[in-house]
Amino acid sequence: MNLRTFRGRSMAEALAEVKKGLGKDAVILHTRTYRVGAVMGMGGKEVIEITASDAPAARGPRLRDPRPLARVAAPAAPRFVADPVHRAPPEPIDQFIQSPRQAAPKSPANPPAASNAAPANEPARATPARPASLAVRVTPSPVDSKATDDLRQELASIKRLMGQVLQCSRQAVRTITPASGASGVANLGGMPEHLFTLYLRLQDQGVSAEIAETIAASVRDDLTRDEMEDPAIVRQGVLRRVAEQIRVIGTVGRVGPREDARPLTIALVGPTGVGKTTTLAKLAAAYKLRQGKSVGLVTADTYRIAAVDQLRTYANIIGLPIKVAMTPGELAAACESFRDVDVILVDTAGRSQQDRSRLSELQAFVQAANPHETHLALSATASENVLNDAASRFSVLKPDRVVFTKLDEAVGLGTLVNVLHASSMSISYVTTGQEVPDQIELASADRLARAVLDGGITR
Ligand SMILES: Nc1nc2c(ncn2[C@@H]2O[C@H](COP(=O)(O)OP(=O)(O)O)[C@@H](O)[C@H]2O)c(=O)[nH]1
Ligand SMILES: [Mg+2]
Repeated sequence: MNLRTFRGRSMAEALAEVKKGLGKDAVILHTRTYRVGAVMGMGGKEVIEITASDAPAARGPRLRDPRPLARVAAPAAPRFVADPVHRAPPEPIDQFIQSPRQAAPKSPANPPAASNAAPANEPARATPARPASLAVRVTPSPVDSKATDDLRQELASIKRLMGQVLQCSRQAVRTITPASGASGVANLGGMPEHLFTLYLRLQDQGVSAEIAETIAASVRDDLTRDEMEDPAIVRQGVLRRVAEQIRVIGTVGRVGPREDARPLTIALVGPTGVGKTTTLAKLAAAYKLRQGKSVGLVTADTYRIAAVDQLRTYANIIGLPIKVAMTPGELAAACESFRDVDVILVDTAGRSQQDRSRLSELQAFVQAANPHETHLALSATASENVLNDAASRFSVLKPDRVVFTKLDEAVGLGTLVNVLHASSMSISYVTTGQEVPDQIELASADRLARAVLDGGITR
C-alpha cells in the first residue's frame, strides 16, 4: 500500500496533487489544515494536507473519474468578485447614518434588528449524517463541444474528491466527540449539487465548517426539491441564511435630544493601525458635510505627534474644531466644552491588545468620555485568531459595536461571520478604502452576505 501525504495552499491544489500522485484509485484517508510561518500564532500561510493511499483495500470511497486534472488549474486566491447582478452602488453615507429604514426605536440596550438577529446557535439536526450519500450527483447535460464536456467532467471529478474530503472531516468530528455522536454535525446527507457548490464556496471564503454546515442544512430544509434544481433560488436561500449570521446594529449614529442632554458622543477604540482615525474622519465628514450637523473632535491619541496631526489635518479640511486631551480629566473637559455641538467624535490611541497596562489606561480615557457608542475597530485583513483575541481583550472597554475596516483588502470575508458568531457584538459600519469621506457604509446584513459568498465587497 502506497501511503502518501500531499499539500497545497488550497483544497483544490492539494486534491490536484493527490490525483497527480496516486491517480484514479486514490483513497483519501485524512485531511488537516495548519499554518506555516506564523509568528506567535499570527500571520503565516494556511496549508491543506491530505493523506491518501492507492491501496484498493484502504477505507474510503474511490475516485471514480480517471481523467487527470491537467486542464483544471487550481483556483486562484479568492479575490473581489464583482457579480454584475449585485453591482448596485452602495448607498451614500448620509443615507446610512440615521437611515429611517435602519433606525430602530430608541432602546438603551440597542438590540440587533430582529431580521438580523443571529440564530444564536441554530440547533444542529438530530439525524446522523449519512456519509454514503455525500457523493455529489452530477447530472450530465447536453454539451456543445468536447472541450466543454471535458471541463464539466473535470469539475465533477473535483467535486467528488471534495465529497470524500468532507466525509473524512465528518468522520473525524464523530471520532473526536463520540459522546455527542453526530449531533454536533449538521446532517448534510444527499446535498444537492448547487447547494453543495455554495457550501464549498462559503468554506473557501473562510466561513467555518460548522457554520457552513448549519447554513447548508437550513437551506436544504427551506427549499423544495424543485427549488434545489434552480441555482438562483439556491443562491438566494444561502444568502438569506448567511445574512442571518451577520448581526448588524439597528440604531447607530442617531443625533437628537437625549435623556442626558449631552451631544451624541462616539468613541472609536481598537488595535494600532486598523483605521480608527481614518474612520473617525469619514464619520465627521458625513455628519458635517452631508447631514449639516455640528461636530467636535477630541483626540486622546497623544503618543504620536503624527496621530494628532493626522486628525488635525482632517479637522482643518472639513472645518471642525478639535481638542487634544493628554489625560482622562482633559478628555472629560474637552467633551464638556463641546456640549453645544450635535456630535462629539473621540479618537483614541491604538493599543496592542497584548498590553494590559496600556489597555487599562485607555479604559480611563473611555470612561472619561462616557460615550453613547463605543465602536471597536477591527481590520478585516487580520486573521481570525487575532480578531477573536482583540475582541476578547478590548471587551474591557465595553464596546457595544464593531466597525470592520479594510474590507477592500481582505481576502475572504468568512472570518467576519466566524468572529461575530464567537462574540456578542454587532457590526455598525464597514469601511472599504482609504478615501475620506466616501469609503464607509452602514453595515447591511444582505450586502455583507453577498460579499462573503462572492469573495469581496463590491463598490
Ligand atoms: N485599504 C484600506 N485602508 C484603510 C482603510 N481605513 C484606513 N486605512 C488605512 O490604514 C492605515 C492606518 O489608518 P489609521 O486611521 O491611521 O489607523 P489607526 O492607527 O487605527 O488610527 C492608513 O494608511 C489608512 O489610510 C480601509 O477601509 N481600507
Ligand atoms: Mg489613529
